[in-house]
This record gives sequence, C-alpha cells and structure tokens, in this order.
Amino acid sequence: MGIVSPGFRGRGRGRDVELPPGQYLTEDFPVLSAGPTPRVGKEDWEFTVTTESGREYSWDWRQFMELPSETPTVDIHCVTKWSKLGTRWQGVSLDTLLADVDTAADYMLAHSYGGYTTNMPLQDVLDGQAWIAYRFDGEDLPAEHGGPARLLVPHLYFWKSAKWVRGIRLLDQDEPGFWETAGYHDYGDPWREQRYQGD
Ligand SMILES: Nc1nc2c(c(=O)[nH]1)N[C@H]1C(S)=C(S)[C@@H](COP(=O)(O)O)O[C@H]1N2
Ligand SMILES: [Mo]
Repeated sequence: MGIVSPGFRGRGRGRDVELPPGQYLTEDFPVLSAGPTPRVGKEDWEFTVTTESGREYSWDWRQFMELPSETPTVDIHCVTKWSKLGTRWQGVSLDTLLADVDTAADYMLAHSYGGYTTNMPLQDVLDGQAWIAYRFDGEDLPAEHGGPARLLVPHLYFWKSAKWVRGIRLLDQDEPGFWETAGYHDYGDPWREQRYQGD
C-alpha cells in the first residue's frame, strides 16, 4: 500500500478507515526527535501548569500517578505523512489536570525537557481531546517515544504531541513553538492538511 489519496478507504483492524489527505498507513512506530533524547528519571520528573498570571500548579511523579487516568485508543498522524491507527495509551487527561486551575487563557504552549515547545488553542486540549500519556501499548512509555510522559493530542498533527513534556503555559496570546516558528502550520489539522504556514 503505497499511494494513498484523499478520501482513501481501506481496512484497518476490522473497520473501515479513512485517512487524512496525503497520509499513508504504517504498522511500526517511527521515532521522530529534533534532538537527543533527554533522560529524565521519574524521581526528578515534575509537571507544571503555569497560568497567564504566573500561578503554578505542579505534580511530582508520585502525585501524578495518583490522578485518575484514562486509556484512549486513537489514530495518530505525522506531518511526514505516516499515520498509525488504533494506538493504545494510558494517561491523565488535560481536563483532569486543569480542573482546579484558575484561568481565562485561550492558548497554551507545551514545553519539554530538552527545550522543545509547541502551541495550540486551549479548547483543543479540553473535552477529552488530550492527555499526558505515560504508557503505550501496555508498557511504560519508552524514552525515545517521550517517556516518562508525553503530551498526546491525536486530532492535530503529531508534532503537537510534545515528548518529554514538563509543563504547559497558559497564554492570553498565541505564541508559536519550535516547529511553528520554523514554518509549520500554527494549528496543524491533518484533515485540512495544514502542514505548513499558508496551507
Ligand atoms: N520534545 C519533543 N517532542 C516531539 C518532537 C521532538 O522533536 N521533541 N517531535 C514531534 C514530532 S515531529 C513527531 S511526528 C512526534 C513523533 O513522536 P514519536 O517519535 O513517538 O513517533 O513527536 C513530536 N514531539
Ligand atoms: Mo512529525
């Protein structure tokens, strides 16, 4: 299966699937990292939400593990054109993490150990659309795929799913992240093929 056109229909795991335009199916799980893999031990790991007024809400690994988790099964779409269907994760939803956070922000910037950043509207990570995931396919998330924990926002291109995530900043104004500054689309909807600025 090489060429996949917009609206392509095929069979994946016993269901009819439609891929976003320009994408092809892959069974393996490619690793895409802009730099070296940061090695962050769970004992040093911390996740922080910083509000637009500078208030911080932090969880260490033990506190994070005590939060209720979910087990989403989702399709992921990389801007380099591979899509992987039915990926199984475990993580804490952003709804849970932001439930008691006092904010009126419209945007967020995820930031990672190692310095990577990526932006999205806050409403795109609420209502069951995003998780801080720490298990993949029944195993602890491997370091090359973002372990100990990564952002998972499957409805946007996969560069929005920041690996080795250490926190999110809530912002009144949109601020481009690493790839968005380099010319990738600000929003990155795979179904509208928003790969690069101007798409
Ligand atoms: N911290 C960090 N997160 C990142 C990246 C990165 O380079 N650094 N690459 C992004 C891109 S472009 C993609 S496609 C996915 C790849 O995730 P994977 O390596 O688990 O397939 O991670 C995204 N998150
Ligand atoms: Mo990517």
